[in-house]
Amino acid sequence: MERSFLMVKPDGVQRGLIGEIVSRFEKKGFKLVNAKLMQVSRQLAEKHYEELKDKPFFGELVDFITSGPVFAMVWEGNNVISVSRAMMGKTNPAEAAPGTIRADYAVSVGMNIIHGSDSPENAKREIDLWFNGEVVSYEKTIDKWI
Ligand code: RTP
Ligand code: MG
Repeated sequence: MERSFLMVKPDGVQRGLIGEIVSRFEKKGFKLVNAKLMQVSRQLAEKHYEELKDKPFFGELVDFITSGPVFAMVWEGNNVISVSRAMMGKTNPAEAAPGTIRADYAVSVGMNIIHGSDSPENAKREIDLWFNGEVVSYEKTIDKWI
């Protein structure tokens, strides 16, 4: 079963959107297999976004991700990586389709509420980085209906 690392960013936590975001993925039929509220160190933020280290906005991005607690999660389900990205909407909320998380709750590219892994390789890398690869395996009786 595919897994993805998703994270409510500091703006989403401050604006009280953890429950709303968890609820969307739960209702979709994905399974939450790990989660924690945490203050991110600069070292972890830089490692997480290392592919972007040469971008002009890298410093601001690290400042933002370390500016307050984030809610880090691992979700499991069929095609969860691509489907959760579709549910999040485009990186720039101004271009995100109505009904997506970023379209519904954000206006600026710098504060776009949520992160989601963009490939199986990055999902594994991020779950290892944020959760030491640990997930909680369990059965839900509703699974056979999803
Ligand atoms: P994320 O990694 O946070 O899920 O976002 P993403 O895949 O949609 O976008 P990515 O290219 O990985 O960029 C990571 C975050 O950097 C900020 N960004 N700012 N100022 C800019 O032009 C710019 N471009 C990207 C965004 O907050 C984006 O989520
Ligand atoms: Mg990304």
